[in-house]
Amino acid sequence: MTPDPDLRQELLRDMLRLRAVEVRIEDLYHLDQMKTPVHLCIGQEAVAVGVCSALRRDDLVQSNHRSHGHYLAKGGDLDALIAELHCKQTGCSRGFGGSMHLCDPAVGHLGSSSIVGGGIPIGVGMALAQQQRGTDKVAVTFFGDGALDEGVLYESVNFAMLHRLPVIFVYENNGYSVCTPLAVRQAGEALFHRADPKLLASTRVDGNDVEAVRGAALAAVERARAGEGPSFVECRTYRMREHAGAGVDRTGLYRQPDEIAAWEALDPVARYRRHLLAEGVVSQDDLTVMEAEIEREIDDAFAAAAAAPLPDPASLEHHVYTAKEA
Ligand SMILES: Cc1ncc(C[n+]2csc(CCOP(=O)(O)OP(=O)(O)O)c2C)c(N)n1
Ligand SMILES: [Mg+2]
Repeated sequence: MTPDPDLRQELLRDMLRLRAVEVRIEDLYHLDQMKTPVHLCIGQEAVAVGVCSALRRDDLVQSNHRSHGHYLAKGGDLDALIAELHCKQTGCSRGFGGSMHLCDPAVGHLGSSSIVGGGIPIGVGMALAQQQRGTDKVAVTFFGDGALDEGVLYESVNFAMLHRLPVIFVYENNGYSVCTPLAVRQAGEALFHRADPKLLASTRVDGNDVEAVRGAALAAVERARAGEGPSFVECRTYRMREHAGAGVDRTGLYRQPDEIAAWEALDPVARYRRHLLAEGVVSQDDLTVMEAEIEREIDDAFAAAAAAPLPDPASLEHHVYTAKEA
């Protein structure tokens, strides 16, 4: 079902905002004030925005190393994200985590993990906790195709199926794990598409189509809230930048220019923008206002991060687990 015009505007705005944040990070990264690796989600915005638009504020999200989009789409605070990238005390992880360790519990973004596949059982645990507490909250775990190479994903899906957990496995398939294509790592499509649909509802969508992603996520959320168990949603998409850091990946070493160009033509943000303009859902004037507001919000976040203090050196050993010698 097509979302109503207000919601469509909101989806577009959220994607434009996410793109603008990532582009600003990219533009300023060379200044070396952001003391963290970054994995930009430029090209994958429709997955984060589409999935999170199907969730309530009190639903839960667990994310991976490419997490800016999941965090912002779930409603995570922008100032706290930008401060975290600058390792400042006002960051969402108090400056201790950097780009790969984002969290905003107030909006249900409970964390991200830099260990490929490592966050998935944590997402399943969040769903188990909801089931045990008798809430109707749903948990989403986002992971890439690199996680398909990890045994923990199979254990986690099995456990979720066995206990009919309210969890949604969002498989963000951008075709590469760093520079290794999926085809040389996996023998065919994801095995989960062959699961018994009563145990695991599985679907595959165009991950560059925000309304398609939202539709699939809504169905998965409904199933989870009804106590019918987990879903697996594959979103086929493409990373339009390098694996890590800021830069366009045109070396031709592992991705050929024609492949990149074909996916650029499917840019999820430009595509939805064109689509809503053509359908008269937004006007050029609306977009000008929207984009100016977004840029101001980002200016403010960067200015606040620059002015914020670094963590107190005395706190260096805080939040570190140590084993005491016997
Ligand atoms: C267990 C583990 N192995 C290897 C790495 C190094 N590593 C970081 S990101 C990454 C690729 C992940 O690819 P994918 O899951 O497809 O996500 P994408 O980067 O494409 O979004 C790898 C191998 C890691 N962080 N953790
Ligand atoms: Mg990948």
